[in-house]
Amino acid sequence: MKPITKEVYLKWYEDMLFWRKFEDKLAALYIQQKIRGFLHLYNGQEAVLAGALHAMDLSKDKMITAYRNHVQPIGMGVDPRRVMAELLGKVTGTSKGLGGSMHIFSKEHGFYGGHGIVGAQIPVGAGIAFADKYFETGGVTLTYFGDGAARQGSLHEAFNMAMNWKLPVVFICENNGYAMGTSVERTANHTDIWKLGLGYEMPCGPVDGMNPVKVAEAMNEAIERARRGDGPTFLEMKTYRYRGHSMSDAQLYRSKEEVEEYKKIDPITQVLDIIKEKQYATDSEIEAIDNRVVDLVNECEKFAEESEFPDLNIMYDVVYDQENYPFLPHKL
Ligand SMILES: Cc1ncc(C[n+]2csc(CCOP(=O)(O)OP(=O)(O)O)c2C)c(N)n1
Ligand SMILES: [Mg+2]
Repeated sequence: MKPITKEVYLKWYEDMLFWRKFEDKLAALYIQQKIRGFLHLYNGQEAVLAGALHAMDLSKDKMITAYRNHVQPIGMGVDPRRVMAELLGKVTGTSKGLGGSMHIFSKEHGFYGGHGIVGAQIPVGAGIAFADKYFETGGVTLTYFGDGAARQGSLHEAFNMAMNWKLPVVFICENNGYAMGTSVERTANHTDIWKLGLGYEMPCGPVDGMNPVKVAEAMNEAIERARRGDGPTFLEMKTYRYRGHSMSDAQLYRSKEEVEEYKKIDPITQVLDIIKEKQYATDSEIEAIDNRVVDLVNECEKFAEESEFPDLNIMYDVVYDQENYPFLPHKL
């Protein structure tokens, strides 16, 4: 694995802080009704992404996830201003403003969405891995889903085929304790989701998803296994989300004390503590990072606000394949 140097810790701190503040800004814009529809935020789960990115080869590896999908593409190199513009429905967005919160996508950056149907992306991720194997690209696909999605039948079909064909895929369950409001304890008679891999003889195990070092180590092993042709791995990341399932969640299913308990092992704080302990940065250097993060979030907001909404006719351009189906009424 690439060593976890001072630079890595500083990057983790800046990236995770940016993702957190980016999501906080989205929450504020949602309350102002500048973002409509659903909005699912990633606060608390950042280490799962930071650790994975450290282990990935971004020149060929890919990622696919569910609807909690704003910051992953940013981590993979998509311009955050375009992600924010997408959320505001602007034409400068990653899907020209037509996808919105649950559908961030950038094939160019290896980010395959953004899926609103719970569990639907699991076989799609296996399919992307199939293409990589078929075309011998050497790429590995990280396929993310939640603890709620782990109870879907699509998981079992995808696990079986991925093992049978030894596909270069890593399945990652982000167990944040709850589906919409249903705790893991209430969805099955066992709480060790990683054990679902055992039925397929898939290498599997639990990981401390609040610690980017632990995530990077587990992901590195899984990615290496997939890259050398030994097939999939299933990792259960034990993590937590601080905010509600979506913006309209009264959170009656958990106590404020529980949320505060998890904040004691906050991934950003853990990384900052190491930076301070090992004297990787002075107080003023940390302050400079904090300021940079706030400036970039503000820049994203300004870009998104100042961008135009798409022309209404754009919807006909993207729904139909005009070249192959010219008879469809794509221009009314
Ligand atoms: C097939 C399907 N069933 C139900 C829903 C409604 N729904 C949206 S999110 C969700 C909970 C999923 O929870 P989890 O997989 O743990 O992901 P998290 O939101 O915690 O990240 C449900 C039931 C849906 N979108 N699709
Ligand atoms: Mg969940």
